[in-house]
Amino acid sequence: MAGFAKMMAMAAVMAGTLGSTSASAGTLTSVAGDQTPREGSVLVDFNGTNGRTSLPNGFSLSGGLLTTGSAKGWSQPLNDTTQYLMVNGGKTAVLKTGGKGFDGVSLYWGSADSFNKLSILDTTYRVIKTITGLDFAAPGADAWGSNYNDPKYNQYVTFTLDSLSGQKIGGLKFTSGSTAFELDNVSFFNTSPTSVPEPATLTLFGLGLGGLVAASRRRRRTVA
Ligand SMILES: [Ca+2]
Ligand SMILES: [Ca+2]
Repeated sequence: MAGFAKMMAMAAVMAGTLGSTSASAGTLTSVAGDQTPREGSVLVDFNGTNGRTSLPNGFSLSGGLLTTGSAKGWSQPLNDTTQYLMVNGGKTAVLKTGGKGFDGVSLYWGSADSFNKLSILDTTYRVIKTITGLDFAAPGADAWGSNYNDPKYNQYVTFTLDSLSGQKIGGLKFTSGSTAFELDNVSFFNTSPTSVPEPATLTLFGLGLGGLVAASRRRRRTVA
């Protein structure tokens, strides 16, 4: 892309990084290509016809374009022939769970660009974490004409909250500085403990958790 546009995109990325509330709120992982959703997750696959889809109960979607195939500079996520969500340059789309809270979220992110910005929201729609294409597909994101068909830039991205963060994921905000942010198969899930802690650890854990919940309640009261 042109130098000025690139500079603006970089500025947007830096602003996004500064705007996120915490770098250690959770864990980001990614793997090339689409994946099967985690068992028990709530899936938003954007499938349907003519730009229409049915969402899980209580969920809502605003902005973006539901489409199939590739046109006008946007590309279907690699090997995805189904309807997907496309957010064009300067546009924003928001997916909300309707107040349901989750520990983690996965999505298939097509042709990752540095100017694609994903904001993970809590159940009151405050930003928990901001992720861009550079966070998992760098270096090489934005390679015009080459990134849309390379598995390296078409990745299944998962963000999981720390168990002690006291937060829950309640929505996603997608913005794109240029053409385009293409994604599909958003799945929200909850995690469960993988091992049973010792009683003493459990008590300490409980005290810590109680403190966090109390702190969170205090914060919420202040905000409200
Ligand atoms: Ca789909
Ligand atoms: Ca893209």
